[in-house]
Amino acid sequence: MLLLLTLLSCTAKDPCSTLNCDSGTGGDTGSSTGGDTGSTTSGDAGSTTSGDAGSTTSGSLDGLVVFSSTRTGASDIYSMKPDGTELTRLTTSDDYEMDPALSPDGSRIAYVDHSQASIWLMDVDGGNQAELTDGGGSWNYQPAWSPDGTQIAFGNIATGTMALWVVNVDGSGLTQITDGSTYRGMPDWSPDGSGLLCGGLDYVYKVALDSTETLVGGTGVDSAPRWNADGTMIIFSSTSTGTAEIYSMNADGTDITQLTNDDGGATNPDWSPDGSMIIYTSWGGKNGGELYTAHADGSGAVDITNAPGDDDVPDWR
Ligand SMILES: [Ca+2]
Repeated sequence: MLLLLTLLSCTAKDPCSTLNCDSGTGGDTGSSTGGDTGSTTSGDAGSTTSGDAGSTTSGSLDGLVVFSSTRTGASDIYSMKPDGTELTRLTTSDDYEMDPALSPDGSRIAYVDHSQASIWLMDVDGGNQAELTDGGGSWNYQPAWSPDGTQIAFGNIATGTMALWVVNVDGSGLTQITDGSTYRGMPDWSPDGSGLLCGGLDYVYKVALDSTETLVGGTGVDSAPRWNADGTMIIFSSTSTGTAEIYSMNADGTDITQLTNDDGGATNPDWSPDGSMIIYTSWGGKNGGELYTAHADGSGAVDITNAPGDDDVPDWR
């Protein structure tokens, strides 16, 4: 049963990463954490963690990253600074915890307890873990906070196809947003609160309460879209070239730009709080999924996890 759930979750979460889960033989993605690490951990990424001596683009490594990792076996939630320091394990059970999302004020984390198939909340230090939605046989995944921190959107595959639901953070007001006739998953709430980005099996969509707008897609799998802080740009992964890579585009779907060129595939991107940096999962190395930070144009990529098992689904606030 657990294997079935795992496969379903992986497929629902990101079909392209499912493909790459099995590859494991890709080449080195080229970046390293070498170089001068004598600087302090705040401020300019180029002078702190990047081993690419030639990179001069600046970027901010402020904020906190939460992610899931299978480095100890079962998937657990971890937090760390965006330079890879101050790694903290937040969940320790034998259940599979995954899909962490930091609240807008950074005080709480919404996540999935895979064994319960439900959405949970905990404090950012791992305290006060409590179930928010009752899985009840219908599987809930991929929580995303509303910008005011009062609601959480998530994917639910009760009908067999991922649909978007919304619930208040006190557990009230459970509402289905999309009807489940077409895949709508991996939500991300717009900074102005007006709608939800979601990845489909084939397109990136923007979902309002009564309409859906297709932004990009048609070739390969387009998934895991995230707005930047001011809502002007969207980052997402796509297999349009055959391999999953990270792309950015304007919020209206124009000016699509490929940011990564990762032989093993790159998925599940997010922006730094100020939009100057990105984070994503790379599947091309020898350590399973690895989290990389890079400048917003994709340059200066740095592996910040360097741990066995799959480090995945980063959320950066
Ligand atoms: Ca790893």
